[in-house]
Amino acid sequence: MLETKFLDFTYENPLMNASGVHCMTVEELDDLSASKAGVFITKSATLQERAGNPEPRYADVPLGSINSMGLPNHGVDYYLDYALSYQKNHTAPLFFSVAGTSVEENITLLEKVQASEFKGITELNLSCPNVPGKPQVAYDFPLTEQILKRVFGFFTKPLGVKLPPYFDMAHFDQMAAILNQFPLTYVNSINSIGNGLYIDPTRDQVVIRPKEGFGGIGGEYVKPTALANVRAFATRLNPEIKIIGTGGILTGQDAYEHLLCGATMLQVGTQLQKEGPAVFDRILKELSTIMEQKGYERIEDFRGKLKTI
Ligand code: IRO
Repeated sequence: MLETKFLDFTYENPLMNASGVHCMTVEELDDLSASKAGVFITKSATLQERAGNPEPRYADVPLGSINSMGLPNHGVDYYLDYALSYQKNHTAPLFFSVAGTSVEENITLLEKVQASEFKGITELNLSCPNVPGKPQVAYDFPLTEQILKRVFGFFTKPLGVKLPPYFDMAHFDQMAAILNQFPLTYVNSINSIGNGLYIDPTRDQVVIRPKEGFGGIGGEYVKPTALANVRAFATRLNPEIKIIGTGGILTGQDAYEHLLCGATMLQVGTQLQKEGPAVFDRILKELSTIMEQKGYERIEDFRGKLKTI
């Protein structure tokens, strides 16, 4: 009942990890492959391996998480090797995330993917909030448009973009108008809400070391913002551009709400970090129960059908 068509492939269900969570190493990626998730995505890769920011750089907090990982990853070749060997034994197209720390690095990363045998779907992360001195690209609208123009000058494989959250109706309009110019496969909303601050009340102290405690917020805190972004883009983008809903998915009800807003695939970040890959099985069971109670047989019966007053 949860089958989800995305591009030309039908996944068993819409659930995935959010890039960054449980996908840094081959071992973690294999865990996801063995889990009930419909498919999974690799950690955002840079050209060279990166150590990332000093620890502690991630903290579970009562209603979610705060992180300033700083793009630690094993480098694009490590993940490309994994993806190429994965696709030899699996038919489901894998998702592959890249996040250069400059325009040129993004272009080089995508040239590498383009030149490779990779047959899956590439996600260009334009929203990392945690590399000191590097603003989130997709808050700069002319730069985003410029990058996508260059990318689509040579990149012919399926491509999506990971966006930061927007908070203003004018920004939804402006970003959608930019994205609609390009043959994107999808947009993924949202990345963590950048540069929040969590204080440990017993110590009067921040909980992560980088950037004096500032970091991206995920989990329950972000669901209303995530739903707003999914809905805003679902109602503004060309229907060929699908939406991946990410942010605040802890339960089947959260997954259901993202689908109601128009998401096609769903990514779980903070709750995967807290609960491990068993989270997928639980959320899928909860989502199926909700659908049975409401009399829906397929996700298509309610996707995007949010009612207004
Ligand atoms: O700090 C990170 O590695 C990180 C990335 I690239 C991102 O896109 N989102 C996030 O919350 N952390």
